[in-house]
Amino acid sequence: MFKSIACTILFSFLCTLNSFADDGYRLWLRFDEIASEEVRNDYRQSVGQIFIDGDSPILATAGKELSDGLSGLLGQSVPLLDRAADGPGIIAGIIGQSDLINGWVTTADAEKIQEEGYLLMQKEQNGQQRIVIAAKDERGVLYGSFHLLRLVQTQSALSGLHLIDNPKIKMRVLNHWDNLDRTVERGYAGFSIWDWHQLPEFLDVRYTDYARANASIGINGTVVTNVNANALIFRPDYLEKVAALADVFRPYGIRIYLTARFSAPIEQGGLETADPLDAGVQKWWSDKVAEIYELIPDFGGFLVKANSEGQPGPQNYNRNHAEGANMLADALEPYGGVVMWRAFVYSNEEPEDRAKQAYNEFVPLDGKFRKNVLIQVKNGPIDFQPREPIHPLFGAMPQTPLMMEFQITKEYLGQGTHLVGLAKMYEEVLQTDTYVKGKGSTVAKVIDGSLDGHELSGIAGVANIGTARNWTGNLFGQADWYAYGRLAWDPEIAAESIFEEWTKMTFTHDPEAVSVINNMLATSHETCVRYMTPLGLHHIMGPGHHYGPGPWVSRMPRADWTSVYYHKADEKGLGFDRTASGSDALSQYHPDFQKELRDMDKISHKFLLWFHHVPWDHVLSTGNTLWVELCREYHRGAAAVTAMKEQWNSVSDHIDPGRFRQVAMHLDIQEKEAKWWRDACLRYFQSFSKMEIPADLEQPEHDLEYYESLRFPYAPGIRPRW
Ligand code: BDP
Repeated sequence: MFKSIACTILFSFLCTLNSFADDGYRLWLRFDEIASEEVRNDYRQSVGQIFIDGDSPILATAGKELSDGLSGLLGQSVPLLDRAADGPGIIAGIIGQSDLINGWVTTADAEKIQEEGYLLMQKEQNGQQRIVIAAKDERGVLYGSFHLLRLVQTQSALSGLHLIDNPKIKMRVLNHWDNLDRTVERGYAGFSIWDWHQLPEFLDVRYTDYARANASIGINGTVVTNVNANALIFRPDYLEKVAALADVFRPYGIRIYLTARFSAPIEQGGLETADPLDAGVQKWWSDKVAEIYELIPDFGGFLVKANSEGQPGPQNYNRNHAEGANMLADALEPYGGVVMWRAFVYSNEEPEDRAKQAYNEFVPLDGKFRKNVLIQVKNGPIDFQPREPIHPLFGAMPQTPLMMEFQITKEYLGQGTHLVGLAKMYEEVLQTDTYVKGKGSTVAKVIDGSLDGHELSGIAGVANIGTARNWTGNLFGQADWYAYGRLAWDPEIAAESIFEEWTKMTFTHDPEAVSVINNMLATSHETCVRYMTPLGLHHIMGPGHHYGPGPWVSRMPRADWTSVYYHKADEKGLGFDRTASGSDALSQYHPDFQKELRDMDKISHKFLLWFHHVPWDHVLSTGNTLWVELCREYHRGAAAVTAMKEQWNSVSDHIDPGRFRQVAMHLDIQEKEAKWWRDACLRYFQSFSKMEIPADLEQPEHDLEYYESLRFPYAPGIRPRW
């Protein structure tokens, strides 16, 4: 009797705990028992035991992940065996090193598997049923294991399974804009997860969970420091801290990289110059690199922001970007390290359209970089705006491997509160045709190296991760981290299928709820563009913190930090003429690309005001004048957020209360802010168009003065410098 009361109390305590427990910490790595017993039984037949043939930290990770994950999903222990037992189960190992695996894999299949790739198959041989994970290296086994877990988690069929999956891009890295004081530039999820003060001794469990999450989506590198770099990271005690993180990441196949402040030889080395052609400077970097590799033998290399927004660089010494990058590349080369040199440069002195400057500086340097240098290019020519055309550098530097830089943190897309499924935007960029080698020369093919035959290839995502319990602040930010990893592995995966995986792994398997959530993710980027920067508008956000609307911003330390520089609203019309009659930024693209954008009556409305200054009364293909279309777009965007709230409410029965509320509260903020963007921008542009907002649309609540008067001195993500 007493026992049963105690059990009841314990059970209800656990239930209570459970209803509080779902705070999103587990990300998509949720391995709760599959509800249907039939389905569980089915999987028990095929993946009920595991044997990993081989012994290494990464293989051990693969085994542990499989065993833990499957045990959770199947509701019973899925043991990790020390030899292949009779009976069905998983066997995994490295081709060429494991006789067992060799015996299961055909030569034809083995030949198709590349570095980090894997074969995942279900096969019957000599009366034995196996799920085989075979790779050429241990990371391949790890990625294959996570793939198998994903299949079970999404309840996909395993019978007849036979797939070979190779990563299309070699370096798949996160960029943390994390400062050593734990603030995160453009971070909206709390503070930096790197607790530098307590490292190297104190190893937060988050470091391991972070590595697991990244490994599960194929991310194999991380730059742990901000691009606006601090040379202190090169001090020996800090390097020991970096080494401690590297040790945690290594069993998950993740390499560590650092940002290199170009003036570090002065600040940390006490030299008088950081001139890349100076022998003393070269020696300082070589010695520093040797010291790093001593501590971290698999160190990845440096990411560098130079001569951009006040950062030091080779131009301080009248050297060019290639001379700067090559000096660091030479120091790293003996150890196999790389330099990721950013092309995000624009100059204050330069009167040229900011959208053109990186191209002008970098194209002449094509062919002048060392083999271990990659140029890291933001997706668009300005700066991670809600929507930008592709950066003209893609396809314009055939002799140099170009890395993609996407922003996962939503600096310009609603920051910590808006639900915006970024995979759609990534997909749009990756699938854009540059035409440089004929039709089909997509950005994806430029960056995966296949268009120009590059050995090195890379992609970077500016992380949205912080100390928030759910990692990303906004729960749906997890979807962006997830999607980034999946697209980094294979830029050809359709955004919609990524959404579906993520939703099933993160929230629910209920088909209707899955389709509602997928639809929210799939349409929300367009929605955000509509209520912030429709029709190709860009860079009209609040100053410094970049929070909220600020189309009126006209006084900043530099003209190209203002909004008026970009929208060019006047009595006649709106938009930046980047055709031949204007800045001619259009000429930096391939002629076939230009053809699609040259004519304001033929260009897709997505980019209309990016490339054209359009009269307010110009009639667009929709039959509306520019002014009316602008009003309607802003209203469509805000209305779509209200609709998204209803969609979310409709799935409430399928989501645990904790996570449901988190999202619902953020959607309330998003709805309020979407209206704010709409009304503030329309009021402002109306002061030029002098036209009425169509009467059937809700009129702005306040006058322009009110919107302009709003101030947010403590908006997150800002740096003291701004
Ligand atoms: C801008 C950010 C700024 C970054 C810069 C960069 O506002 O904080 O330092 O990009 O990418 O988007 O270097």
